[in-house]
Amino acid sequence: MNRRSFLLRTGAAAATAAAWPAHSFPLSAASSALRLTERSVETRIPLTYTGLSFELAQLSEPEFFSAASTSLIAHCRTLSANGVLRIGGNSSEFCWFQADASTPEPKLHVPSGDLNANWMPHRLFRITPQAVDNLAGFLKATGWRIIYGINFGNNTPERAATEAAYVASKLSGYLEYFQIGNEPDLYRSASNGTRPPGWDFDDYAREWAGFARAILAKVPNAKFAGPDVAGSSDWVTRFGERMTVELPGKIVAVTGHYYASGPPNDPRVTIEHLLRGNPKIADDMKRIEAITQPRGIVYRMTEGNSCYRGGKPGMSDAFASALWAGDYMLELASFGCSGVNFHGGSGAFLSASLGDHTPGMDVAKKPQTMRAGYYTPIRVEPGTPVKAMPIFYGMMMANQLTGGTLLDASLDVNGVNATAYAARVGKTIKIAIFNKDAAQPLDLAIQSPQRIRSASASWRLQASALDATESVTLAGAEVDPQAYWSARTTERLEVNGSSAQIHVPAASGALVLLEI
Ligand code: BDP
Repeated sequence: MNRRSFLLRTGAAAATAAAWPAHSFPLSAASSALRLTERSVETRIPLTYTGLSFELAQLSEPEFFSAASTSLIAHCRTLSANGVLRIGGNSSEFCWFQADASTPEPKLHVPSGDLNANWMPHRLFRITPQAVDNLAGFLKATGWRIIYGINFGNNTPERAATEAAYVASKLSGYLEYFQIGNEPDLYRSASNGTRPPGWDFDDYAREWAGFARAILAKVPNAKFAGPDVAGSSDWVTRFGERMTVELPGKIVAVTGHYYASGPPNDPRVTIEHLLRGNPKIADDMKRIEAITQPRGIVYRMTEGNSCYRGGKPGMSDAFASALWAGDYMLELASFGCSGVNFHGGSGAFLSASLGDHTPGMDVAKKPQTMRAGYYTPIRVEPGTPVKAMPIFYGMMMANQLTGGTLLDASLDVNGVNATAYAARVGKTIKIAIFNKDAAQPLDLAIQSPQRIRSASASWRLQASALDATESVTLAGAEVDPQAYWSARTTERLEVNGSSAQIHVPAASGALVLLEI
């Protein structure tokens, strides 16, 4: 079912039985235990960890990312003070940069065969210099950085270099790196059709290096990441190994995508399945880390979400996605990932990115105004107010641990479907707990590596049900229409020496702050 689940997940905090020091709380039979210890290798979660991903085609509406987009800007700032915007997606392969009035429109590539079986856009999107200028204003106002994806599927090295040169000149202070192409490991499949069936990694690497060299000829200090694959961790490691040799000093990251499930019209795609986790993520991340570490580069999950092909209404736009996203972000962090970008944006561009298919709409239980993009963290539909969606709250919670140094979090879950992660930020240990179990509460004894000195508090991540699409709260507060949020209910925890006790109801999360 998971055509792209190359990085699949597992309960990060593995269920292990721990030996508890005498001063910890006595555990009742139903209790679970979380033991925090120092990691042997220091792992920091970068401040730039939290990110959003949008279709590059959004730039065909130059006002979308501009200083005038005040509500979207406010939501980005509430999500993270140091976020990263990634633009790319299927639509990037159909975008063209009109450097000036004399730039001709490229020929539209229409794959042969049944167009209905093709899931790529069937039209071109024009990006003007104005859109890039406006994007600079947007980035300045948000304080965010950008990963800029250039068309590789249907483009020439010359056009790519012209676009990159303009982008570099206008966005230099904000640019993390360029990517070239979106999910090239799918190009040869019938649903994509950007390249012929026999086309493989070696063809890709050769063509990709040609584009990168053309860009470097115009932008000598350009930095790159890739391969931005849909599902092949093999392409990730091969890209990292090969391109760091071919283009020394120019590759700063390797990248890929992860959709936890899909498509929305597959009846096996359910909240229960989503929250069960996926045991493959650890293996893939370890394999990737083995090639990034020695080369001094990082891994970033540049696109993904709960369900590919536009998300599933009633799951991707519901509270379950908040618990999934917070857990998923921190699980990846625990494996040394440098950041995660959740895909979203306006439904019109997301359905265009899928060849105007709308499988989510077809399975919606209630009438939907959106055509696609049920997974978007920020709803940005014309004519409706910008809104923080349930998944946004899970991301906000995970974002609290950014800038921190990870601790090992060993969780004895006692049969409850739960995970926990911890990071030290200054003198505070921040612990994120996700009880993804629909029925069982979690009674947790937390064992800190140091004595807990003062004020221990917790914020709740809550909603009325896993499939609730409204009234999600973090610390008792919703993100208001102006994107303002501040903690309303902070609970004191029972503390004893280096232990603290917390009850986490079924289907809820908690962020515990321990002052040490
Ligand atoms: C990815 C594409 C993106 C799509 C998304 C989806 O990069 O453009 O919108 O999947 O399937 O493959 O929802």
